[in-house]
Amino acid sequence: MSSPQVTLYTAAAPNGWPISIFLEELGISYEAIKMSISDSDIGKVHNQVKSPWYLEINPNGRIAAITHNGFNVFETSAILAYLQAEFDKENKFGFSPVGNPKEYSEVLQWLCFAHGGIGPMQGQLGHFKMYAPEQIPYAQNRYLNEVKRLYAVLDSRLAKHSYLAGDKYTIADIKAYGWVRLGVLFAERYGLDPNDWPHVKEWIDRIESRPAVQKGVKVP
Ligand SMILES: N[C@@H](CCC(=O)N[C@@H](CS)C(=O)NCC(=O)O)C(=O)O
Repeated sequence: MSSPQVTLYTAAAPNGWPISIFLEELGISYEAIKMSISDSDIGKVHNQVKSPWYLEINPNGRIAAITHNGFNVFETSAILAYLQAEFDKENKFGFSPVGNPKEYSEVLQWLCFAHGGIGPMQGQLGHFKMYAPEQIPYAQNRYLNEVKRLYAVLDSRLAKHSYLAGDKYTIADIKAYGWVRLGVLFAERYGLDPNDWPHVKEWIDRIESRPAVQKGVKVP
């Protein structure tokens, strides 16, 4: 049996799903290593994201990361962009920066919006709603309002286009979907109402009808 082309370090989490989804979309062989992201496993569990061996692969000590031909990549969006450049030569999931610089820029804009906006804000909302040792209404409301605002931005974009960068499903959709999936699953606990974003709901349905997405969210 030939060895897998890519090793993926991941967990069942919004920063893991986009990578397994994209690897499934690309149809390349990969091995998924399940990592513990629990602080209580630090120093006890070998596959913990703060283990010395893993910090050599991802100095930020978080999932996701990949290794391909001995080359390590960390940060979800950097991984998606790397995989697209290496394995999507026909640009089925994006655009060439040389041939289509404007379309390429649109993908990058929405990728950055998801990576720098939705991910960190929704991550903080989850922390203050579900895990913080004390209930701090100011912090909960601040992140809830910001997440609602960001989802409204998504909704207004998706009212005009089938996908974030236009009419093509790209790595920007794959990245955003990871967090939006969690937003829907945990809507009640977050204090969100998915009915507030009808176009986002239609976009989710389009994305979830894809066999690669259905497979990817089950990894690890
Ligand atoms: N900006 C990073 C965020 C990665 C991240 O926060 N991953 C979380 C899981 S969704 C994690 O590994 N947390 C473990 C920890 O903070 O120790 C990326 O996009 O890859």
